[in-house]
Amino acid sequence: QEPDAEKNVILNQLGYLPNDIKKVVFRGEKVGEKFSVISINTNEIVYTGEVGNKIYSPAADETNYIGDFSEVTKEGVYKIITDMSGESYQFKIGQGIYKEAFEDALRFFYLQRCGQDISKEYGDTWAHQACHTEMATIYGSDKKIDVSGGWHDAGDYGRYVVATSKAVADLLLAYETNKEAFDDNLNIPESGNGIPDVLDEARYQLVWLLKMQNQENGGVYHKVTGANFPGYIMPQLEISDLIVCPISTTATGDFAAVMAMGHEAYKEIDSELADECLRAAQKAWVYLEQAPNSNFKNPTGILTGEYGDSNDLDERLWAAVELFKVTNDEKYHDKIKGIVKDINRLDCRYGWQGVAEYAIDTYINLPNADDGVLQVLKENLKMTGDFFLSAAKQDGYNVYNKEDIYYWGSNMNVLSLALLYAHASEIFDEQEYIEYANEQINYCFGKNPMAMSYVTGYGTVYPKFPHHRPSVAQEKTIPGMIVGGPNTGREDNIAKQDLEAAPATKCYIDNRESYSTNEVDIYWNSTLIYALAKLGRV
Ligand code: G3I
Ligand code: 9MR
Ligand code: ZN
Repeated sequence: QEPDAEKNVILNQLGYLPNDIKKVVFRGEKVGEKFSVISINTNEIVYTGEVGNKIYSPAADETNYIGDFSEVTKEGVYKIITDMSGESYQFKIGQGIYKEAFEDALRFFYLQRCGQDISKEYGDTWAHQACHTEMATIYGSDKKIDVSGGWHDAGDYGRYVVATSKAVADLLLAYETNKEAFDDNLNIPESGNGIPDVLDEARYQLVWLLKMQNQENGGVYHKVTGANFPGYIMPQLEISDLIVCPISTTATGDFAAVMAMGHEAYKEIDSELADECLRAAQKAWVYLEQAPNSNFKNPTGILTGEYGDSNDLDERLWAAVELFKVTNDEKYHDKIKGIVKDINRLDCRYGWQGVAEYAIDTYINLPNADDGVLQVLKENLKMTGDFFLSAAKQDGYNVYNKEDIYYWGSNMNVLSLALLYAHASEIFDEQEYIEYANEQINYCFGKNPMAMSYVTGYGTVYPKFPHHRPSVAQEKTIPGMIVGGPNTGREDNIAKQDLEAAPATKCYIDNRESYSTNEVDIYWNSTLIYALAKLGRV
C-alpha cells in the first residue's frame, strides 16, 4: 500500500504485545469523542474508548488527540474505527508478533556479507558471487593488504570500521541481554552448528575487523572502499580498486572496545578467537595511548562515506571501559576516571559518532566500579533519561518533540532513546521508562507522523524504494531493513526538492534517490535488534 498523508488514525501497524500500553493518535482538529476497536475476524466491536485531550506535536507541526485501548489484550487482528477521522490500518495483538521482523532484521546482516558467495539457498533473490575479494591498497602507498570479509555498510558497499563496530556491539549486547531471543536456525550457512546465528554473524565481522588493524603499531584503518560510490549494481560488479584509508583514533577506540567485547563473548565458544581479540584490543590501546585525537577526513580523491568525528573522547572511554571489564587492569580505570567528567551530559549516545552510552551501560554494571564515577554516571543517566522522557510526554506520538534529533539516521536516534529508557529503568526501577521505550518501537513500526512503518516488509505501509543497491538491482526489496528516516538536513537532491516545506518528522520520502532519508544501514538494523531484544519484544 502507498503512504497516505491523510491518514488520521495512527498506530503501530505491526501491533502490540497483549500487555502493552496501547495508544492511538488521532490527527487533525476535527476529531469525534469516541473511537472503537473492532475485531477483523468477528467484525465485532470489542472496545469503545474516549478520545483524550488535545496535544500539539511540534516536530510534526500538527494537532493530535490520543486514545488508549490498553484494555484490549486478547490475541487477534483488529482495526480502529471512528466517526470523523476514518479508520486505522489493521494491526495485531499477540505474543510473537515481532519474531518474523526480528529474524529478517538479523538475516539482513548475512545478506550484507562481503567476500563470500551468497548462494541461492541462503540468498534467494539477492544471491551473488563473492565480492571485493582482491587485495586493497593502503592509501598513499603501494602496499596491498587482504581486508576481505565484513559487512557492506548500507546501500553502498563500503566497509567502515566505526560503523561496523557499533553494529557488532549491538548484536553482542542484544544477545547478552536476551539470549532466548536468538536461535540457530536463521537459514544462514552456519545455522545448525550449535552456536546461535547472531554469534556466527558477529564473528564474521570480528575476523574482518582484525584484518583492519595495522600489525606494526596497533592502529586501525578507518575504512576500505572504492574511490567513489558505484552505480545501482550488485556488489560483485563493483570492481574499482579497493583503497584502505588511514588509521583514525575513533576507529581504533571502537575496535579496542569491540574486540574486548568479542573476547568476552567467545571465550567459552572459541578460545583461540577470544585470545586473539584481547591481544588485538590491547594492541589498539597501546596505539591510542600515544596518538592524539585524529578527526578523520576523506583524503584527496576518496568520495565515499567519511564517518568523521571531531571528538574521540567517548571512543577512548568505551575502549577503556571494555578493557577494564575483561582485564581488571587499573590502568584502564585511571583513564576512565579522567574522561568521565568530560562526557556531555544531555546526549544520548548509542551511535557511530557518539558511543559514550555503551561505555556507561557497561561501567554501571561492573562489580568493581568506583563509587564516585558511578555516582556521576547514574546522575548523568537520570538527567538524560528524564530530559528526553519529559519531551516525549509533550508529544502526541510520545517521541522526542523537538527537531534536533531528526537528522540523518533519525530512526536510530529514536531507537537509541528506547535503549536509554530501558537502561534507565533497570537502574532506577521505573516502569514509566519501559512504557516510553516501547513507544519508540511503536514509532518505528507506524505510530509516527508519516503514518508508515519504517521497516521494509512489515506493517501495512512501509518503504518500497530504499536506497539499497542489491534491492534496487534486483528490483526487489529485502525485508526487515529499517530506513534512516526523517532528516531535517535534506541532504540529497530529492529531499531538497520535495521536502522543502516538511516539518521535522515528515522530512522523509520513500524514493530510492533519497539516500539521506531512505537508505538502510547495518547499524540502524542492529539498533533495532538490540532494542527489540532488550525490551523483550521477542
Ligand atoms: O552530531 C551532529 C549533531 O550534534 C547535530 O545536532 C546534527 C544536526 O546538524 O548533526 C549531527 O551530525 C550528523 C552526523 O551524521 C552524525 O550523526 C550530520 O548532520 C549528518 O550529516 C551526518 O550524516 C551521516 C552521513 O553519512 C553523511 O556523512 C550519517 O550519520 C551516516 O549514517 C551516513 O553514512 C552513510 C555513509 O557515509 C556511507 N554509507 C551509507 C551511510 C548511511 O547513509
Ligand atoms: O549511494 C551513496 C550512499 O550510500 C551514501 O550514504 C550517500 C552519502 O554519502 O551517497 C550516495 O551516493 C550518492 C553520491 O553521494 C552522490 N551521487 C549520487 C550517489 C547515489 O547514487
Ligand atoms: Zn563486497
